[in-house]
Amino acid sequence: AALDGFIAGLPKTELHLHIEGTLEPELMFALAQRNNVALPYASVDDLRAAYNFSDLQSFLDLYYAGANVLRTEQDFYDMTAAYIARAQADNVRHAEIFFDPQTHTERGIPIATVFAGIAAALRDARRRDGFGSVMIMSFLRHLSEEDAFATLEAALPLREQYADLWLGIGLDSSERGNPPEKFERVYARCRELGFRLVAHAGEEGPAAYVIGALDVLHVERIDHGVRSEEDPALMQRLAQQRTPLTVCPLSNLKLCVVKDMAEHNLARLLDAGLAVTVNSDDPAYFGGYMNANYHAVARSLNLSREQVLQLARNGIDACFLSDEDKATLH
Ligand code: ES4
Ligand code: ZN
Repeated sequence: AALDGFIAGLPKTELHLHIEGTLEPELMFALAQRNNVALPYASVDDLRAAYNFSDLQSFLDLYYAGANVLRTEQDFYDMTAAYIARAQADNVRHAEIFFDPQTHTERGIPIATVFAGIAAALRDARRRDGFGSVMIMSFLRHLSEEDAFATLEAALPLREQYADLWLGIGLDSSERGNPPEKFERVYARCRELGFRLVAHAGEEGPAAYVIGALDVLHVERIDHGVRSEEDPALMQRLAQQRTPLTVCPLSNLKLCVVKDMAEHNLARLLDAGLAVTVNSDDPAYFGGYMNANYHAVARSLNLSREQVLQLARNGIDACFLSDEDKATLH
């Protein structure tokens, strides 16, 4: 409990956050009503009660269904603005935000609508409060590489217009059976284009997927990466290179990647010298924003004040800002 105040006071960065995963049930219902979209739930409580997941896929099914209420630029704006307000309450100063255009273009929403709504909210927060942000466009790995290429082609005409925000490319959705190698060519193209590269790996998938993300996709951060622990040589490499892992404790608990927070390997990863960061992933679905994620590991793993501080420092070091801008966050 003494650590809770320390955690709340720390300036933090958030590096693993799916904007569609910040859609709270209350806003989902409000947008459903605004857009005349039917939801298969009687109430907010009814919907929240359905957030009982057994694995990644059982969550993704609800996450994609929930995103169906997002129709207009204003919807994307409102969702992003609500996330920013919640992040600021946790003293998050800078957020690098995933968005999944394919979830929306598949439903006939123009990709320009998605970019415009998210970016407008991020720019308003930057102007108003100096809240820092980056957009990371993520490909859905259960879809084909051809589909990812088509998404990249559709987004590239928007690059100049969003050059202040859209810096990165990510890879998310169903991990097992969709290894990094499936996206080798599209990542090579994104690399030529000068994007910063990250990918989800080693959440449900094996350590080999982390190696694939590093060696085949050439990513600079690994999203999740907790299963890296199964490969001692990979652990040594991650420690030596200080490759950041964006770990999401409450996500891991809710998706049954760990069965108890006391069994989470975050402290062991940190002790092994890895650049571990703490993040909230899909906070509307997993029951907590940044400080709740810090509190959960601090309490369950008996972290010291120094360890908590190290996690927050790692988050600043691992972000996409220049060294000069990072220094203003420390
Ligand atoms: C995700 Cl936790 C997680 N893993 C993979 N893909 C995702 N998309 C949204 N949340
Ligand atoms: Zn994620």
